[in-house]
Amino acid sequence: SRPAPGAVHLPGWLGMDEQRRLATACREWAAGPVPLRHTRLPRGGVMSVRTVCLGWHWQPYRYTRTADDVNGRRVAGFPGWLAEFGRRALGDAYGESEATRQYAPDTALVNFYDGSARMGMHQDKDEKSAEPVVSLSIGDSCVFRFGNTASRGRPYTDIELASGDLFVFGGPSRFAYHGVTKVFPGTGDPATGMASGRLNLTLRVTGLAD
Ligand code: MD3
Ligand code: FE
Repeated sequence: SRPAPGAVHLPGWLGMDEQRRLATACREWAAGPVPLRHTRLPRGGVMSVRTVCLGWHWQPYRYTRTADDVNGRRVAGFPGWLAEFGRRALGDAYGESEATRQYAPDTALVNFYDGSARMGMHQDKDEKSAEPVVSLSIGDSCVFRFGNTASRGRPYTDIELASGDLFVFGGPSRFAYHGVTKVFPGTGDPATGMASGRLNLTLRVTGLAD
């Protein structure tokens, strides 16, 4: 479906084998060099979601190569196969074009949600690029709240995201407010490799050059 201009939701886009491959890769990335952790916010808050980054390390509210807010180590590289995945996702969501073939994500944020994790309404604007964001979900279903570009409040649309779903946010949707209001524990198929909880990968273009 196309919930808004530039936003495309393709339910069940990932096959079971791809979900397993991604879940396995995420488990390895979660071990380090910069381990999965609850991100600390500059004003003292701590996110309920746990995150590990590839390519660039997101620390609110910038991207760096080293995780100065965790252990000072350089983040793991962004693998070429994941960039290829992103191009295929964009091509399937928007239709193949020169633009989708040239899509070159250079960072991924991998988020793990347990049954009580949430993500408050926010915009993703630390990237110095307006290129689309590709989102992939594995494991438990959640309620994804997709809002507007003006404020975190209404109007917004609540959309259920399930294991295997692809969501692409580009064009006028790229800087919309969004969040995750609820996770439904026990809704994921353990065959994905996620025994419990929800995994979300977002592929992005930072617009940064080394
Ligand atoms: C809409 N993650 O990591 S994915 C995030 O499910 C984030 O973990 C959520 O929001 C999650 O920043 C939502 C869907 C998503 C991701 C990026 C977007 C929606 C977006 C960027 C712009 C607009
Ligand atoms: Fe976001």
